[in-house]
Amino acid sequence: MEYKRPFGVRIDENGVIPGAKKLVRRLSDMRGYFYDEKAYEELLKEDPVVYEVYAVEQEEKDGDLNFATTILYPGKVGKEFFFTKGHFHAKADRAEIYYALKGKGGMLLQTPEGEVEWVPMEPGTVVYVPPYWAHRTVNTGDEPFIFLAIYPADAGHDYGSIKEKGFAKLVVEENGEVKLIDNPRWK
Ligand code: S6P
Ligand code: ZN
Repeated sequence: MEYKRPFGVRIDENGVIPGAKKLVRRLSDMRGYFYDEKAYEELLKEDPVVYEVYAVEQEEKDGDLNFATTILYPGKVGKEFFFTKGHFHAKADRAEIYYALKGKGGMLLQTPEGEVEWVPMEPGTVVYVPPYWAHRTVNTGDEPFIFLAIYPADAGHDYGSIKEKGFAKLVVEENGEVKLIDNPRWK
């Protein structure tokens, strides 16, 4: 038996995992995701980075684990806070754990039937993402929101249905407060 070797890595104060695979999502990578299309086109002139992911991934094998940090930058499109695309797992019954490291935000979760939950997150918060729930993180603060995710190596990502339908709720700022409102485009 050829054993894999154990290792430890230190996540730096900016959420970077040294040696990890880096992925950058700019606003231009998120066309169609935000509700306010006019505000989207306006902000697109700057095309800010919305989030970065540093992932340490194994072969897609049953029993193994991946982990990744996400640095979700502060910002809004219209009144909607910056968020990650959000996904179901390709193997939909695969669960996940998030651990918040820095900043302020929360997670929107949704069943295939469109039932939504909101879990606020601050440094130290652990979120359990049960099997079958789509998940998206939202930065509701004014500094980078940084968290670690740990997920089965064979979970995969299914972005299609969220890209098409979105979440049934939008996370917005109204009168200086964080609010969840119905997504008028949700069917
Ligand atoms: C992977 C895990 C996270 C996200 C990351 C970006 O299962 O949930 O590492 O990939 O937060 O979000 P998204 O929705 O663009 O993959
Ligand atoms: Zn996931």
